[in-house]
Parts: sequence; C-alpha cells; structure tokens
Amino acid sequence: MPKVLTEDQIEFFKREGYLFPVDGIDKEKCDDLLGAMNKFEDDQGINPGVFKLKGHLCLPETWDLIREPRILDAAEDIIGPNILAFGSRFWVKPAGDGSFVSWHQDSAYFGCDPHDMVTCWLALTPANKENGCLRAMPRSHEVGYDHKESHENAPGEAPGEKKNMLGRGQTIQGLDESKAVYMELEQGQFSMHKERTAHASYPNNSTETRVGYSFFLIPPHVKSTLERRPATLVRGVDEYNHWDTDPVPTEDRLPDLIKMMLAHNAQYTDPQFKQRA
Ligand SMILES: O=C(O)CCC(=O)C(=O)O
Repeated sequence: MPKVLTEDQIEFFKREGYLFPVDGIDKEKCDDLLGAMNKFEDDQGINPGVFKLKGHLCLPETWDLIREPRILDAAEDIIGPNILAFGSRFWVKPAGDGSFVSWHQDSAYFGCDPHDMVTCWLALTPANKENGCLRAMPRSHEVGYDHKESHENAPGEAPGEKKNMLGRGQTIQGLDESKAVYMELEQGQFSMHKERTAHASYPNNSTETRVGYSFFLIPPHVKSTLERRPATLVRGVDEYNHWDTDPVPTEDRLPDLIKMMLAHNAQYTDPQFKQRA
C-alpha cells in the first residue's frame, strides 16, 4: 500500500520518468528555509547554493529538511522503505542573470550503480515558466545519452560566460525540446524525477530569485562507482554498508564542513569521474 502517491501516479512515474506536483511543506517553512539560507550567506560570505552535493551539512534547517516525512513518504513509494540521502542542494537562480541548466541525466555524473536514485525537487519559491522552472523530457530515462562538456554553448550568452549552473556544463544535444514538460510548482510543492530522466531549466526572466531544493535519494543497495563516499540514512535501515556516514553538522564544525562540501564539489566536477548514463 503506497504512503502518499496513488497507484496511477507510481505507474506514471515509472513509465514517464517524472511526476508533479506533489504537496510537500507549508509556505511558512519555505520562508524559514529561505531566511536561513540568506543568513548563512550574510554570516559566511558564501551562498549555500554553491554546495552542489552536500547542502544538508551547511544548516541545521537543511539537516532536518532531508528527513521531511511528506517527501520521504513519496520517495518510499518509489524506492522502498530504506533511504539514504546521498546528496542534496539549493538551486538558487537569481532574476535576470541568465543562469540556466542544460539538458542532462544525473546518471552520467553521480557515480551511482544501479541508477535507482530518485530526485525530489522542492519549490522553496514558486517555480514557473517565467522564472525558469525545471523541465523534464518524458521517457528519456529509457536511453543513456552522450553528454558534451562545455561552458561555451549557453544559449544567448557569450562564449565562456559560465551561466550553466552545472559543474561541468554537461549537455545532451539534439533532444526534441517540443516534448519537454514544464514542471510548474507552487511554493512548498515538489516534483520527482528518475536518475536517468533528462532535465533542464531556462533562465529566470522574472523579477524575483527562484529557489529550489533537490533531495538526491537512493535505496541502500545502490553502490558508489567513484570511491567510498558518505551519505545520510534518513529512513529505515542500511543492511548493505556501501556508504560511509556524513558528519553530523554542528556550529563548531562549520569551517571543516565548508571545506568538505567544497571538496565534494571538486570531485563532482573532476573530469576523470564519469560513467555511462
Ligand atoms: O533547479 C534547476 O533548475 C535544476 C535542478 C536539477 O538539475 C536537479 O535537481 O537535478
């Protein structure tokens, strides 16, 4: 018996590779998270959106957020009762600055085997066509695409502008964009997509910053193909022990945690780490 999704939604997700909208957290909690994010930037001089994989280690609020029952219930309906947060991050897209996300499959870069990860993308602000909501390519999870790595090809941008929010500018070329689905969300709702679902987003053409938070969730049988890495068990038990354990974030550890989060970025953007999508 599923916890929050209907049988039809689960079937749709398995067939199409994405699902939205699902009700997540209330708007006040979104605003609190945005406040905590901005305070971190004021205090540390770094926006937490910089941390590409370990956003849950930078704030007590994100450490709690990755255990959000409503989101884990939906993930459980897809990947089962034992869940590791292998990563999570803020996606901060300022108004009018041209930042975008090129078409990509996370399976080509995340170093997970098998590709059973599910991403839940939580809208901390509303996400819509105007401000560059996430777009998904239906059924693209059936194919492993080649990715070209380049920061030179941002549509409408001069070469080398680095407006692509992806670490390596990884891009699938030649997809039929007319088939893409805009996953518009109200504040506090979330979308879900598979590890191999091609996804992307356009620049934010509104007047407000768009912020989302991705949960990268795996069942514990998934191995790391890069090397042993840490993750956080957020539900159930891990009987496989393929992953080390993320450190519990505390205020006195923050300087070391910032170094660690940046080191995880470096690994994610290191060209030697790549796998078949
Ligand atoms: O927030 C975006 O625009 C992109 C998000 C994304 O690529 C992801 O969650 O995997």
